[in-house]
Amino acid sequence: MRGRLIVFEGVEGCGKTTQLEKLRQWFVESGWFAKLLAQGQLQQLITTREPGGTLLGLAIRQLLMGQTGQEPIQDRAELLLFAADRAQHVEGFLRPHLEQGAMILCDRYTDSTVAYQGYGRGLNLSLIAQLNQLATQGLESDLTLWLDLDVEIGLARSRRRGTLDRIEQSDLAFHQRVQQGFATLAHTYPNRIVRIDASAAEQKVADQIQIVLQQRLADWYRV
Ligand code: T5A
Repeated sequence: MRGRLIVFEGVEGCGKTTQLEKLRQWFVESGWFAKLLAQGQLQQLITTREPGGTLLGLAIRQLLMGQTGQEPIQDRAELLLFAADRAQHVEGFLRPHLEQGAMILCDRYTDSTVAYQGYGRGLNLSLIAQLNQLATQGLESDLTLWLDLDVEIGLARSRRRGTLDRIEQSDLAFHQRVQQGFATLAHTYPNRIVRIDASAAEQKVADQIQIVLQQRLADWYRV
């Protein structure tokens, strides 16, 4: 049995974390989880995130998100830290759970590296593709939900919630390039990446995601 990997992506404050939790709740409350469990098609429902889905990843996350005083993190060092987090996450967590038949909801994955380090920082896209391949050993998401939101609205939401982290503090042009990266990826991989209008109220965003999930679940499990 092989599980499924569903990823949430988007710019800062787009609502990934909120929607991931809403989808988890819906999956249980709608009866989908119980049904697939009873049919032996699924074993577990779990949530995770990048960076920070493992113990090593949590330590890397603190390095990446925090301030490093007088010594800025160089762009290629940042890229390699995200890749190290992912390699640990894929091999130590994602793959074993998928092999046991888990449905995994994951906050960010490979597309974030393309969007942030590739489009945002301007690092070489084919180098990033190679690093993503090295870190994942070819493990792609079964579905990626791109929560499409205007960058300034997302940053305003993040600001309202509290202090901005190291990456959130980057200038507006950086975040706009990241957004362009996600838009290009969604255009390039229309089957894997589904665009969700994240500007609506929380429940309206959740409704869009549930419609997409109903269709995918029916395709995947033929039910
Ligand atoms: N990164 C990550 C890279 O550069 N490269 C990589 O390879 C990877 C994997 C990770 C950081 O690392 C970078 C990207 C990021 O900078 P993160 O943990 O994903 O960090 O952090 P954020 O993207 O900043 O995630 P947040 O948790 O801050 O934001 P979310 O998850 O997008 O949004 P959420 O759900 O927490 O909501 C933010 C606020 O908006 C409200 C919420 O209540 C909350 O206050 N909100 C809404 N308000 C109005 N309408 C809605 N529909 C709303 N939905 C949520």
